[in-house]
Amino acid sequence: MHDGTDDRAHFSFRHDWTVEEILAIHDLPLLELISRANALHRAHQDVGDVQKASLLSIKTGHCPEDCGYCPQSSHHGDVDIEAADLMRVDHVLEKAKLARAAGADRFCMGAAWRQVRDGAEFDAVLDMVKGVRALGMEACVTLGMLNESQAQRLKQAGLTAYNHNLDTGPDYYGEIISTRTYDDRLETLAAVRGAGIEMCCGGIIGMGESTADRAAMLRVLAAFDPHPESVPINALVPVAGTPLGQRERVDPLDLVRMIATTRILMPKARVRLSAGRSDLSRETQILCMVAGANSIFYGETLLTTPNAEVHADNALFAALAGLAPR
Ligand code: SAM
Ligand code: DTB
Ligand code: SF4
Repeated sequence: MHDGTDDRAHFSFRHDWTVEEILAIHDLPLLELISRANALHRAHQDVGDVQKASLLSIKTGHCPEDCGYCPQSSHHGDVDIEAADLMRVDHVLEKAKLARAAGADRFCMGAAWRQVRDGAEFDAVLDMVKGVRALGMEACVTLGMLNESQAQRLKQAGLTAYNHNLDTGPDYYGEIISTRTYDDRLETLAAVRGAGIEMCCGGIIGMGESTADRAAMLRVLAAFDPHPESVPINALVPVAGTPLGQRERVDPLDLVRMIATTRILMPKARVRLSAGRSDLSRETQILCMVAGANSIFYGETLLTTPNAEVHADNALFAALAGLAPR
């Protein structure tokens, strides 16, 4: 195991990367970058294990935060989404059962809250977590900011992981969000870790940030010891009516570079090819997997925007499988 005696493992599990070192990896000739990422992936993980996670928005819209990418913020008046109060526990568990039957083994629930508040709604979320775990699935929630006692209650309910993204590097963060700080994010992450819950933390590319901002975000992620267990890499889904609604979609090879760099810095993490998959070809997605991605969100919608189609994902997984003997 990784006791520090294996040079490669020692190299792989650093927490003190500099932005310059990360940029040097990110900017390598593409095939060299992908090869290095793939070698680390193979050395530390089963490359055949690509997790399907299912996402559900359990409370949608009217969020007081002003995240520039997000269709659920109440600051962006012209976005066309259907807001909804917290779903009933039994409805959520019905969705989880359907997701399990479709082949997902992780169920992620997102609420458009600035922060968790103690009370009936949080109690209902705890029941959702217990119910999902009772179905034999991993449970992940993303509910905004959280304090230590709330994190402990989630842990007691059986929560597998808490998703709370850094979104971008510290220097660019203020261009995207003004209603909470990077330090607020880090405090919630500390509460999650303190309660012994796995950390699901990543970000978004394609918001106008520089490559150095991307590297700076990875620097913060890789500085966690241990590394986050799960790192979602989202490509911005530009939504009309949000401040970033007119942005061009990122070059898919930028996504490949970001995933490969993430994999090299954090060889043991589950790197999730997250939002922005719907306009990637099957082959580009496979390239992302060769570069180290080992999870996708599976199902018709992400939280509010369309995801890759289920029949396309079934074709993707069919292509990944071995061929039957002839
Ligand atoms: N309100 C909670 C929070 O912000 O922590 C949880 C829900 S929030 C929608 C979860 C994550 O989705 C965000 O941190 C962001 O990284 C991602 N996200 C939201 N809108 C997106 C978009 N248009 N494109 C890509 N990722 C997006
Ligand atoms: C994450 O990093 N990506 C997911 C999940 N965590 C919660 C959410 C993507 C949301 C994309 C925009 C939407 O559908 O509203
Ligand atoms: Fe609210 Fe989360 Fe959207 Fe920000 S990303 S506006 S906190 S739902």
